[in-house]
Amino acid sequence: MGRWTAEEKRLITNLWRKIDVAECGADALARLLIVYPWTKKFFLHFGNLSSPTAIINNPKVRAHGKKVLTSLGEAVKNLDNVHAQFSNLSKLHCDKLHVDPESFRLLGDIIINVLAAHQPREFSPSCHGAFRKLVQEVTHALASEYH
Ligand code: HNI
Repeated sequence: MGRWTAEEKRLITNLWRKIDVAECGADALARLLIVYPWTKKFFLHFGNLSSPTAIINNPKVRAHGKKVLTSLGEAVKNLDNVHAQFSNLSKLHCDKLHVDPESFRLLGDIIINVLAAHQPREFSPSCHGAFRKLVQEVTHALASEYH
């Protein structure tokens, strides 16, 4: 996918420094499960997902949300090497979890909305564009091992 400009890299790394990965990750995964309830089928082993409140307060949802956003943070550190970094995760989501790649786009959009909500002053249109490109790169990499 596209190469990064110095400005895009600066915008992404500057914003990422201000992101509370645990808080934003928990928020993003909870939103996915609340807004797109069919995604709960992948997380039935997480316990009580019976209501938005239960989802938001579910410790396994919070912990997993942090894990998901932490992996995005790894992409931030390796912007020129996102594909290689996500190939194992792609195999996991495809071969073991059978997650529909369309759901990656749903979670990607949610992540952008959560980052914007948590850092509204930092999320300029150019910052939004840079993160849109990053999320597209990550979701493309996650879908890359699908067959
Ligand atoms: Ni996803 C596990 C990252 C989208 C369902 N997922 C992971 C792990 C990471 C991760 C990291 C942990 C792997 C490990 O433990 O080795 N997932 C991501 C990222 C995205 C994503 C970066 C998209 C931006 N995952 C999704 C989506 C779904 C999903 C959209 C389902 C709708 N992921 C899972 C499930 C697991 C998982 C299920 C295993 C959870 C568990 O621990 O049982």
